[in-house]
Amino acid sequence: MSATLHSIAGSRSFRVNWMLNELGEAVTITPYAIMDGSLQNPEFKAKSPARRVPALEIDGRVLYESGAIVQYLCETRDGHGLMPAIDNVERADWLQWLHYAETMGAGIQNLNMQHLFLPKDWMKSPTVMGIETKRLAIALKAVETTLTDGRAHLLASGFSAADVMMGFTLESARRYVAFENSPLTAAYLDRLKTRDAYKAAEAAEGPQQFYTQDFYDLPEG
Ligand SMILES: N[C@@H](CCC(=O)N[C@@H](CS)C(=O)NCC(=O)O)C(=O)O
Repeated sequence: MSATLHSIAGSRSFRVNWMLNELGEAVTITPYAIMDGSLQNPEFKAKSPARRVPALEIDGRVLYESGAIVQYLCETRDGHGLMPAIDNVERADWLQWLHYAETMGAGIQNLNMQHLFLPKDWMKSPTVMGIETKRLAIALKAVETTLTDGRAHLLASGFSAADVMMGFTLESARRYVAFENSPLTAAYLDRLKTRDAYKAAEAAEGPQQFYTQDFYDLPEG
């Protein structure tokens, strides 16, 4: 039976969608929208206690944390090369990138709230926007630094699930932090987006629902 991915286009569910495509595993997408209340419907609440996406029905259970799902897929599927073995020197780096994606994801989520979802200007805080943008820029430096040795992906050995977790994150981060001073990161993201599995995941979920602008500047003042 194929997996069912409860998803909002352009959300963290993209990581899972992309990952399943890298594995060549069939998935049916059940779409939701970010602001229409669909995440509150009782059937979905029973699958995702925090009422968030992704939630993935797979192997007779439901999982609802993107990094855990990506790791679970690596650990339960064979022959993919997307996770270094437990005794491989790169395993700790791989795990760190998997979770670092959520260090950045939390900041992006705060910026999304400020820039996209708070309906009135008086609700927004330019101070929070400024601090979160700066913190995101600082967190991004780790990617640029890692790529300075000429590697094409986060692990020197090649593409892995760490790139899936971080690739989606970078595609969101670039809305708030310009990559013009991070040329290696910009080229890395472009490279990831040429992957067949990335393009297949994009086509399957349709246009992202979050951003109406390519880039969001900080408010003046
Ligand atoms: N750490 C969780 C975060 C999940 C999450 O916050 N998803 C967002 C979309 S990217 C969501 O469903 N937001 C809806 C809401 O907060 O109401 C993960 O990585 O799966």
